Amino acid sequence: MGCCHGHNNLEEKTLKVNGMSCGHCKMSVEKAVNELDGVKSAIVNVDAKSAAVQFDPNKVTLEKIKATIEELGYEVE
Ligand SMILES: [Cu+2]
Repeated sequence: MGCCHGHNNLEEKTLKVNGMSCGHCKMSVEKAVNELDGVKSAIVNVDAKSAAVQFDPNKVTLEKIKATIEELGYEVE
């Protein structure tokens, strides 16, 4: 744990995602978001229509994560 190097300030946000209906939706959203640089983990709950994303705000923005989900055809609130 030095200064300045390797800071690991992860942020966690839960997004509302509409349009997911099955396990396949869950998998595609999780896969696409997990592939983004800076995302540590993405956990989708289809029943709750939510995606809990842990990410490094210095590497990836919430907008980028939202756009990635929207590109798959789902609606992010
Ligand atoms: Cu589906």
